[in-house]
Amino acid sequence: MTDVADRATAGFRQEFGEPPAGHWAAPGRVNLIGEHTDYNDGFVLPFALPLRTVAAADRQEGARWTVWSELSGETISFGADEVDEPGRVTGWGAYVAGVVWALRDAGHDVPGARFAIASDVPLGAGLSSSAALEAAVLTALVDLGGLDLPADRQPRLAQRAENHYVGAPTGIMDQSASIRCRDGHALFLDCRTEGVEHIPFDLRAAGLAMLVIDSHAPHRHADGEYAARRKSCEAGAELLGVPALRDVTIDQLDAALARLDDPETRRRVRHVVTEDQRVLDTVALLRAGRVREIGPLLTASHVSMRDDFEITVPEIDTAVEAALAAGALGARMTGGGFGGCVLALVEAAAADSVAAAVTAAYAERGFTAPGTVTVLPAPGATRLD
Ligand code: GAF
Repeated sequence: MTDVADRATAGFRQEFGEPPAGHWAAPGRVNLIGEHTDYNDGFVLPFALPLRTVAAADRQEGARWTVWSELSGETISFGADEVDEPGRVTGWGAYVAGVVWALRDAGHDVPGARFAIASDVPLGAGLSSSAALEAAVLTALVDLGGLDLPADRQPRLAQRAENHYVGAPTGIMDQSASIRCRDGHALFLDCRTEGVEHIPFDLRAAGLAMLVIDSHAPHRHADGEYAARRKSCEAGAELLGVPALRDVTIDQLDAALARLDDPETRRRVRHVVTEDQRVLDTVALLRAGRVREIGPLLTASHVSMRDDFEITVPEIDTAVEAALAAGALGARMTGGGFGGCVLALVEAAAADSVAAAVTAAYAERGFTAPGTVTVLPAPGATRLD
């Protein structure tokens, strides 16, 4: 068993005085490409990280859920009344209560349960710690209750927990990544149909490495800005008379932009339509085994997020520029924006020197030192024992 699972077990024993019935692990993610396309019914290409949240759990009598979290050191407990009224459980507990709510709301007979949660997914780094928590709790409840909810239907439910219970208007990418990713693969997800293709992403065989650079930038107004971007996209789709921006193809883009008066809406629409195309182009290259050629697409995605979607911050742009100047094949911010992490695709032998160059650029600008680590695509949510 992994260390994080050991910590969850120790927490469970200490809190509840006996061992758990089992352990369920769910990963954080990075998104290789396809940012802010999910809620536009478009395409994304995330992969799961080897960093996981583990829920040690067992059933308990009645409609009651008791949860200990390593991170806060507290135990919370709530019953059906609190669950059935979104907003009553707040803080980190809302992600757990939200999952219970979404399951009950969908008509499932959710078993009462006790949980001890431990996690290696850092909070606030844009690596989907919240989706990992939702997925760990959801998969545990599905197994403990023998619920009829196959993996391909679980992400939508976890997303409902986040949208309706927690109140964050996110798309379906992060929950899909945590639940449906496969070891060694990126997940090509069509967010309209929820159809997936597991795309082999063998960095080692290509002599490459993926550097994840945690910008350590404070998230400034990220929630409000995310909601504002979503609204702009929806307004753009309405003005263009399409159900979602996914329905504007790259060939139709110029004509579509010519119909929009507001320059900001034009920039938002251009980001989404070009980003969907970059996902398709990336998938085509990966299918053909041309991994190192995806670099320019990653960088173009970053430029689009910086100039058209306007969701980057100085720390993030500095990391991308320094990585590229030090020889990265491509680099981009990953995740919702306004902080979080940068991905840099590098020759395996250059990973250390690129990381050092980014660290030096941060020191020069007086930024808090970044975190740097290389990662390989890891498995999605699973029962450990
Ligand atoms: C966040 C959201 F949770 C996702 O749904 C997605 O929109 C992403 O930002 C941007 O691509 O992670």
